[in-house]
Amino acid sequence: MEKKDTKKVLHTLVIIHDHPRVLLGMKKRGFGQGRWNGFGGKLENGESIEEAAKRETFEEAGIRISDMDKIGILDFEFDGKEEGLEVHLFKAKSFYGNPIESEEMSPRWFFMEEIPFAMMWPDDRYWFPFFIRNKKFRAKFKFGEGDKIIGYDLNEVKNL
Ligand code: 8WW
Repeated sequence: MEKKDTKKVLHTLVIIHDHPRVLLGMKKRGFGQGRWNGFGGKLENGESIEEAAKRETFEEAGIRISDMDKIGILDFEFDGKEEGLEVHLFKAKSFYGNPIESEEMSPRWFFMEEIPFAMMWPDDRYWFPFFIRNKKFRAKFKFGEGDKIIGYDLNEVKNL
């Protein structure tokens, strides 16, 4: 049987890196609720990917990004679901403001060696080493029942 091509909905994800700590938010509602993650979401009409990434980070954590780099593109498929996600991941090292809680997220700084992988999406522990070491990557993860990873592919790339 032919594998059906799943539509991918573009999303952004931003992780603030202020060495030796990263800023994550506990998602308070919606998709990914109860997990620590970066800040992000869907694009609004007319927005570029970078604009959306910065807007979401300000809305969800009160942080203004001055400069960021795209570090990864993540493709997510969910078994039995029509739609997947294409998530553009950014690392922001230059920003201003202090994190504030929003309706969406409860932000907190984590030391690198204390990243709460057990309370994050299960794919994150695969690509976080690339993120930390500034290695650009492309990844694809397929999820089955209970958000279990049933297949993946992860490669370092020169350009995104
Ligand atoms: N780290 N999905 C993008 C998003 C999507 C929907 C609403 C933000 C995952 C991570 N993030 C996401 S979704 C992030 C707001 C994941 C599957 N594994 N890992």
